[in-house]
Amino acid sequence: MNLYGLFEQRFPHAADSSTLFLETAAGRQVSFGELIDTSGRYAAQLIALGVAPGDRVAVQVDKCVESVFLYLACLRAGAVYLPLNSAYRESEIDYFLGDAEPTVFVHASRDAAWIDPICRARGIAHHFTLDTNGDGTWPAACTLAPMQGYVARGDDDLACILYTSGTTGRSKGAMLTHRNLSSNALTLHKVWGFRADDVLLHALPLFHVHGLFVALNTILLNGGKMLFHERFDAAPVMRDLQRATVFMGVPTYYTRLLAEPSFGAAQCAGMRLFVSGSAPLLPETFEAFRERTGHTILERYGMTETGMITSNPLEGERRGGTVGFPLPGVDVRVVDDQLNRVAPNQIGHIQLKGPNVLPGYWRLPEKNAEEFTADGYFKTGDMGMFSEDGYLAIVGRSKDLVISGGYNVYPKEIELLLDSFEGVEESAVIGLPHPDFGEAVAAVVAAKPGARLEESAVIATLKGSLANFKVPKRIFVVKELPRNAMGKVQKNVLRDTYKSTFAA
Ligand code: MLC
Ligand code: AMP
Repeated sequence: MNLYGLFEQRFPHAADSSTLFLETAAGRQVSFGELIDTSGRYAAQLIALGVAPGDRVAVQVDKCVESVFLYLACLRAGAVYLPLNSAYRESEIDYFLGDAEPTVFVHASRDAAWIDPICRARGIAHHFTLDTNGDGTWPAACTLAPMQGYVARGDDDLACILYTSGTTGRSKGAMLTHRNLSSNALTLHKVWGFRADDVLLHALPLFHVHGLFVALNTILLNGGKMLFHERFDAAPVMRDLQRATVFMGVPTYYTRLLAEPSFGAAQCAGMRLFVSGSAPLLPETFEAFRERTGHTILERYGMTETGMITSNPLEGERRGGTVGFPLPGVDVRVVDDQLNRVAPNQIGHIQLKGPNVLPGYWRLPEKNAEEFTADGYFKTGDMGMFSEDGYLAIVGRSKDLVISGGYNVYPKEIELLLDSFEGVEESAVIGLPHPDFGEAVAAVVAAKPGARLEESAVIATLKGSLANFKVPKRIFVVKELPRNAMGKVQKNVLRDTYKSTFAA
């Protein structure tokens, strides 16, 4: 069924529509009545604009209450919701709009000067603005009576497309169905033991899996309630943890909390669950958090294409350095290059099957063939091993990927751009240990003979065309890149040479 229909079944009864859904850090209170009414008005407007089931609605806005309404409105109208990181710049947005061909695009008003020409060139029929204070041409346009209910959708119909970068440098749209999202949300809701009196402190961005599907979908299934922060900021998070029971974050959130001398058990007295994911949680963070607060972080593992795959248990041992057990209904295997399952404690490729796995990539049939095995398992690109007693540990990646503060950066995309710069012979982009972001992006650039490359100038140029989190924090200019006997650039040598660059 339509995912919204599933949420609606869990909303407080119509007579209780004044029940609180969320409260913002600034104290704004939003009831279920407002959620149902405003998402209904937004859905009516989408349909009036001609958005038909399956049409894409692209959204690049800062996190705000209205962006939650817009997500639900897309589900209600049967549209495909396409959230975009608010850090994406001109060339990135141009690519996404050209590839996804949305009927409607909603963006922040501050970006209108560069977005309007792209929309004209791409023939986007309708584009509107929406800002964090809830103003914009989108809310102003939604004057129709609210839609009642929702458009019927089947389990295999698309609900969302989320772009994920690739090892070739080109982003792919992961198509996610109503079944993918509902099955994963129902599973997480159950295995993490959500209770009627839970209060989720939500500080994650809303344009990626973690904030949107793991955090928001599970609390929607729970019938509220959320303390809704527009971004992660340690001080207000520490304040509101005292009124919350569940918190979800990337490892950087936990290291930033631990960096606050006043953070400790007192703020966490009412908490029942801390969840971490999207990037490896260092054993020292896991231990330091337990020592400081008395709480054991529950680490889980997931991907854009699959939602959540494994989780440490709610009851029983949460083992640091592992991502726990396969979720119910998800078949996870660790295999060698010939697809034979390997024994416990042996490293192999992590692959999975389940109702959570995407049906394929948007308009890229050849990628579907590459990313799935002949027997239908999705290849994660992560390397791991099971312990004797079934805990999965992620030990590396077969894909060339850097995860910085929970955001994925594919080196190829940046290398292609750097290689196009005048004076650059070739480049290698790597991830280096970073005390705040876990890994930080750095580039090693070989200059053409006689060329002079300035680090600050290269960074400034990159900032013009890439989201800030992808821009290397350091650029090292060298005469030539180290190569092995096969002529392949030795990134491991570079990672070793520069490993202390960001040491605390
Ligand atoms: C911001 N910057 C980053 C960055 N975030 N650089 C590298 N990596 C990041 N993650 C840039 C800023 O633009 C700025 O650049 C500079 O770094 C300092 O910014 P800041 O003020 O310290 O950053 P802040 O706004 O506090 O953001 C940091 C953060 C944020 C960790 C709070 O990145 C964040 O919320 N990350 C969560 C990502 C997430 O939700 N991932 C889930 C993906 S889903 P300059 O140049 O202006 O100084 C997924 C699947 C799964 O992976 O399993 O969940
Ligand atoms: P994304 O493509 O943004 O969805 O990122 C998915 C990738 O994040 C996975 O393939 C893993 O490499 C990584 N990831 C997610 N959760 C964890 C975790 N708990 N530990 C280590 N890596 C993780």
